[in-house]
Amino acid sequence: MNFILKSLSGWSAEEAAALDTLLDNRHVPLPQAASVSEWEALRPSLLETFETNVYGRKLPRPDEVIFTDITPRMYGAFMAGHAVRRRVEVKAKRNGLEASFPFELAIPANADAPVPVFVCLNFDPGVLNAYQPTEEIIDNGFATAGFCAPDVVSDDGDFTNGLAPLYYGPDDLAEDGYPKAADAAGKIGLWALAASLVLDYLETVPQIDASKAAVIGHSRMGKTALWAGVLDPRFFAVISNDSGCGGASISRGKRGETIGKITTRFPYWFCRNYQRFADHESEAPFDQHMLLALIAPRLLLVGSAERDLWADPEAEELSLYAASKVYALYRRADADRPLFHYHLRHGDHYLSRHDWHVYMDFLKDH
Ligand code: GTR
Repeated sequence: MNFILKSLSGWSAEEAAALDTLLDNRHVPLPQAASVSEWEALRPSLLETFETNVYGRKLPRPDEVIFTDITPRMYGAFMAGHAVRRRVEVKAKRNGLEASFPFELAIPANADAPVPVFVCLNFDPGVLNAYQPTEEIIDNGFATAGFCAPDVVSDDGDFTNGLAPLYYGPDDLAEDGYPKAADAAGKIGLWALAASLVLDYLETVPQIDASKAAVIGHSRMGKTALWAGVLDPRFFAVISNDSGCGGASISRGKRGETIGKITTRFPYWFCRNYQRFADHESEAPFDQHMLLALIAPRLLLVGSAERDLWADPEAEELSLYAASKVYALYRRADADRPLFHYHLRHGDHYLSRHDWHVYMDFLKDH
């Protein structure tokens, strides 16, 4: 059975007209740039808009970062000898404090040349988990490096654990436990920093081609992958799987989850300012297609699932369509190789093997 309903890197004139009508009806503000230089002049203020109003300020790098190979001896030959599995501890120091988190790598064992790599923002520890079919990824010639988000900092309103105290001391936290400053980074900002620290390490691994690193995440980690990709231009490709509200989906006219709903249940993923746009999407000086456009001209992949109405597949496609107007400014000589891709899969909210194969097939062409 073919699980992929749509797989595209462009829209027909008819589809584009229908999507333009939707953008108009929802009063989605489009970046006013007619050339790359005009767009690049706009870019810094747009980035600042997302820092101030959505995810919080980019966190400075720690003063010192130490990587230690902590691979248990039992890992030995992995995947019948096809891969090497490694566990690394990242120790970060700042303001006289330190915090650490582990991540795991799987690298093809016998590659002739350095391989591209996925930086996987995971919900579970280790290289074997439901959203990461590591054996297939290895067989397709990619390495993976993944951390478990709660190992970096807990997925809740507690800002006193993991990397958080390096950035927020007791005086920086309000009574509700969140950072006082309305533009201070929330959990997505802390996880995005961790993705960049993992990439620092990958740059030192001879078997890995870190110039071909794709950051990938599902759902809340898809939102994080987008933000990590925007903040760290070293990511060659950015992959959002079912990231929905506060991720790839346009907020104006969105079905399912809205800014009001997400900031009620998960305020701590974002900065406080984001709450101001609950039920006031139309007043926001941003919408999520602008976040996608900030990734241009790097590779951008957006995946949706048909029954994932909470994330709203239509709002995800519409957002990529709007961002594609910025990608179009960068049309290159090798324009036969598209810079972005959208797919819609049958089924529910999940990062499935089908999604992975769409992503891997696209990346293999670059
Ligand atoms: C949901 C949340 C979504 C999405 C999802 C997930 O409950 O409303 O925005 O992030 O969690 O991360 O699985």
